[in-house]
Amino acid sequence: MTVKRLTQISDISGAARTPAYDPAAHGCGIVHLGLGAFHRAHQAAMTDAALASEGGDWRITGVSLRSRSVVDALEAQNCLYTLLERDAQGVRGRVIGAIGKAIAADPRATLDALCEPATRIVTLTVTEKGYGINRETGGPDLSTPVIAHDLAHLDAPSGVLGLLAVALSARRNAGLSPFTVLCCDNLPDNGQFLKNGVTGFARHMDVGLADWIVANVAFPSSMVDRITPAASDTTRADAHALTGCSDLCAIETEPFCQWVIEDNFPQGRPAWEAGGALFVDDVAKFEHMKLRVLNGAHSMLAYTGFLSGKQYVREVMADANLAKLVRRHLRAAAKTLEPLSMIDYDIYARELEARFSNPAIAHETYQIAMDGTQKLPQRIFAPALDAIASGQDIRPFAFATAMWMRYCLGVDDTGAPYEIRDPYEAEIKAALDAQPRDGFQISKALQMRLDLFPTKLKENTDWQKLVAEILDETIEKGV
Ligand code: CS2
Repeated sequence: MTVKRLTQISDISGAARTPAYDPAAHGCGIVHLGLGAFHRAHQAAMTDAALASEGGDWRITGVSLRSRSVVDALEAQNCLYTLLERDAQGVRGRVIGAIGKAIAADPRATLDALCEPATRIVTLTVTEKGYGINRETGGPDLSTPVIAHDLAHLDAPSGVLGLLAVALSARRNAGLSPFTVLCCDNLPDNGQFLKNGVTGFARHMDVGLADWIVANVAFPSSMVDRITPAASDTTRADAHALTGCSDLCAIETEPFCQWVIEDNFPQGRPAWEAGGALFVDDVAKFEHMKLRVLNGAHSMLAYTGFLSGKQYVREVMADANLAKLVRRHLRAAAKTLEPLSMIDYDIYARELEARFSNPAIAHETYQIAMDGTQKLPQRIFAPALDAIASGQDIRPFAFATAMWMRYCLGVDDTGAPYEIRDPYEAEIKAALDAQPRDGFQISKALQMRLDLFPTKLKENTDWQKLVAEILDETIEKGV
């Protein structure tokens, strides 16, 4: 028997919750760049709750900058998809109706969507490396191929900075209000980060445009949190059981969901509070907490776990020794934070242990290990510097760094090779090409080749010694 594909809410026959509003009655007001699983589990789910609560023309035009397949699959389902939430108690399903339209890697169609008078917000989840912003200068990284391409082809930009700057220019020329730009990636001060990148790009086009963006476009910061593994056959089978339909776009996530947003939306916004979003004046402390504690521990456990043969985060947490290391890291990272009146960091750390241990979530250590050069500065090095400044024990951060360096060798304890998967993979390989043998040489080679390490860490002899010792020990005895 062929199973009907999910295309309409009236097709749904299982236990899944359906949108408590008529999706077709709401126009699109948001363009989202980066239509991956995380967006669909997080901002789209929050927007779904906002539409159900307050309505408004706030559905999303989702743009996939690279892959066509997700767009084809969504289009075949009228952009409806099932979101599964899993924990030890079981799995619950909810069909999301917040996405109104999907566009794949098409500069013209993307610019048209960005220039629609109805577009009031642009949200982004393109990963740390997806912006093409130079972390040192804050401006566009001219050595990134997409930036160079877009500066030479302003009629058909395909990267984030080019698309935003060109669309803002067109809106300005047409006398339309600008949209608000809301970065939802795990980067510190992500609103200002993106603002610098876009205005830097615009400055190459027209200085007047750059000044206009600085004066008129809001770039609120936000902290996002929801652990979302890649979808699998099990995801699709469970979505089928809960909807009675075949759903090739189903995704799964944990019950926890957090979004802390700087409340700066001159053109209005959806009532995301309805989905649990918290609006604040300053996101910085929440960002530090999330990046250092959750993401920092994630990176540490990903390298350590992957190298010691643990495929999933939950297996790391089930190993008493590794779980102890995770607890040590969570607590050390929390100690580097300034107090936040709303949050008890001990409780936050305990909740994270439980979230990482969620037996129903199959989150691959190898997935988190990806793009280490883009993640370590804010996750590990920033808290390490604060730990040094306050005389706190730096070993947990040195350990995480050594584990990443060990991972950069590209072979696990059994000698099995793997792809490093990092935008600086070529530089990492070149640094290690001379086959440095001991921890000190490996660490030195990586620090010299990659523009990644803060000077204060490079100059700190205790730090250097610890990193090298930990590396030596793990190379000698196995991770
Ligand atoms: C993870 C994050 O892949 C990674 O680097 O640390 O994607 C993490 O799962 C999310 O930030 C959780 O909100």
